[in-house]
Amino acid sequence: MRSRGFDSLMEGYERVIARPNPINEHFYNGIFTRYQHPVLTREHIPPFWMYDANPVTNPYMMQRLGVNATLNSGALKLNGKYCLVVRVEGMDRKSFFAVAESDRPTEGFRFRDYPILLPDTEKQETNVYDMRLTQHEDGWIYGVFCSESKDTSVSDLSAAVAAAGIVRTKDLETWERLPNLVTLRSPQQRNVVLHPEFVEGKYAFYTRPMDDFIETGSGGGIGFGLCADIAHPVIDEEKIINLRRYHTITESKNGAGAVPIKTDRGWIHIAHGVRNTAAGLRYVLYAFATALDDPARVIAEPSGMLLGPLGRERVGDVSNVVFTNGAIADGDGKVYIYYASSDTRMHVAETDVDRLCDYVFNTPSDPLRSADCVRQRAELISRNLKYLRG
Ligand code: M1P
Repeated sequence: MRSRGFDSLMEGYERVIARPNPINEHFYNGIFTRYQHPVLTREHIPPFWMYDANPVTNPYMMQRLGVNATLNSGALKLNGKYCLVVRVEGMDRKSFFAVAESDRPTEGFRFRDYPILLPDTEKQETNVYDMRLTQHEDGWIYGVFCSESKDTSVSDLSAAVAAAGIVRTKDLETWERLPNLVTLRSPQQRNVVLHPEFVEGKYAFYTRPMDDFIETGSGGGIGFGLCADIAHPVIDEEKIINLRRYHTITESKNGAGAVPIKTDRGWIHIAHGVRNTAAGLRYVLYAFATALDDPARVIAEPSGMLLGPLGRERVGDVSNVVFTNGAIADGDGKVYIYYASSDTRMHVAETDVDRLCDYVFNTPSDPLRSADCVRQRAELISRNLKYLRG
């Protein structure tokens, strides 16, 4: 095999970043626009993160620290730039965080020179991933992420414990780490999202109570809890605001997804659910709304499948994973939903606040029973045929 020079690796990388990302004209659903290319893939990783550029110490120009995937990013607009805090997964399948930014919401994302170096305060932590970014009204930007540690209470070497880690920053450059969130009623947490405003003068979190690392067990869905002091974050009461039972059969789990978007009609939440089917687990993104004066009170039930399953995804055990951690509501009413597919790359779907509200408030919520699903569709067909045939 002929070795490539480092310069040619850099040229390939620059070409990927400069590649225009046109709208996918073949796709239409009236809800959102899709783009032809993912916004971030492992090809967007700077070669100097992976290769030793010096041919003397790296004569075969061999990857020393490879990257497997870029996925599940938080999203925020800061100083006019679209910023993603991305979960970057190394070839060793361990993750770290890195900021990618662009002047444009759908293309041109480039990683900053260095990944995020989190303060090393959790001595037992073995992995970190899936950071949600919240611009809070207290003036800080918070990152809430999954902090994984070895489960030392059992002899199983693969057993792990998931908790919500918390960091804060003003510029996505310097990060302060706060203690992990403690939820007194749930042993484990993943997919925790901080609400952007105080509720009853307290910090409000969407949680996902879990009994163990993978299974949500008795944890019934997306929870909600308040914490008085973010520097010593403890939630003693969690109430379930969105049951994980909402599709044809009981879902295996769901999660709060993106930070809710504030609209005139309520807070719009984009969440994910995992349906258990004979063909395996299928992820869907769905949306629901909560009241402006009470973000724990659902005013529009979960409806439809906002994104996914995606048509042309590869077949494999993670082929049906569609996951969002972040959306950006722009000043002009546009909304960019950043989502990962197959746990390997980031895409963007573009919509606007009016469409999102129309979708959430007017799409019929999914019935539980299959007979009701087909009845609902028959009613739509009948209304249409009456209208079309006069
Ligand atoms: O592999 C799918 C997802 O699994 C976990 O999320 P959840 O428990 O909500 O299904 C996380 O590991 C997530 O990062 C991953 O995308």
